[in-house]
Amino acid sequence: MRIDYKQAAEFIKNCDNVLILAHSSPDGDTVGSSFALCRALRNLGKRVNVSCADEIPEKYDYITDWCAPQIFDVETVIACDVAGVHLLGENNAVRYGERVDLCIDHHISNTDYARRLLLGEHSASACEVIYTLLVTADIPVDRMTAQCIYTGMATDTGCFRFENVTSETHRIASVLYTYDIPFGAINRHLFDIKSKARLKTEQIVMSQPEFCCGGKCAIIAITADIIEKEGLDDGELEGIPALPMQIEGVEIGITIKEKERGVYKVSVRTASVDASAICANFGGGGHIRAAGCKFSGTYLEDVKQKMAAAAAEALEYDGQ
Ligand SMILES: [Mn+2]
Repeated sequence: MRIDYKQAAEFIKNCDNVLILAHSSPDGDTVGSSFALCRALRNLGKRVNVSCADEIPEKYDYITDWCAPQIFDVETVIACDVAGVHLLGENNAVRYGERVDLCIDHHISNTDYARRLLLGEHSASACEVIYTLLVTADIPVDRMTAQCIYTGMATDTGCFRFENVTSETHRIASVLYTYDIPFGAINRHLFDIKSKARLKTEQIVMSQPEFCCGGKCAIIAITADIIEKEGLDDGELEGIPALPMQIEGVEIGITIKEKERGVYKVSVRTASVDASAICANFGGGGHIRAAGCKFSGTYLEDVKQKMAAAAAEALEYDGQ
């Protein structure tokens, strides 16, 4: 059931013994929003933990390492940046999927699975929604909370460059700057610095993009072999889906990641068409310019073919 900021504010002020769930394959926004909310609620004396089905990449240590786990029986479950139950990851989906009390999200594809849904469908990040929620609830934001929120806002907007950025995004960011957070160092850490393994992987996958739709669609694949050979962790793979979009003329960039044998996670980025609609063909979703879907029990070539066909349909391309 959709609720508004006031109702969500009442809810978070009155809850306790809270478990916050981030989505699997965690990114900066789910980590940032989860830990921002955890921090803000702990500052009120509440007991709160964050759980994620997958390990949180080391590069986010600077916003998570203050948070020692607390011991309590879970009363309230809140999901941050999680558009559907399956995105909780298997364990958390089974344990908590049916009992999420509040979901705080910004995905237009959110399945409304939680008892209450605070959806900022025009917000660039879940962190923007969290910030507005904390202000509405009159819950103080401290420097670390601001740093968490900044992290999610920056990562979901490609460092404030994507089309999802609004004047509200910048308004909130401008308030966060007053907390004296080291945004220059954070941006360098998140967007400029690459491990040698990441750099090598970029070179491999970008040396052989496959084109379709007369060059308007580029497909790259990161195989399990590459990931294993280069020893990449999930955090080092974040942002790779933006790479095909750097190629002149490309309007749809498709990145296929082999999670394990026969299981493929696909990320779609677009310049003109609806990425979420393309992924909806395969049970996925997301945002208008960035979305994802998953295939299992199949082959890389098959995934490429299906995605190329969906891209052609989206572009209304009927050439050869
Ligand atoms: Mn997000």
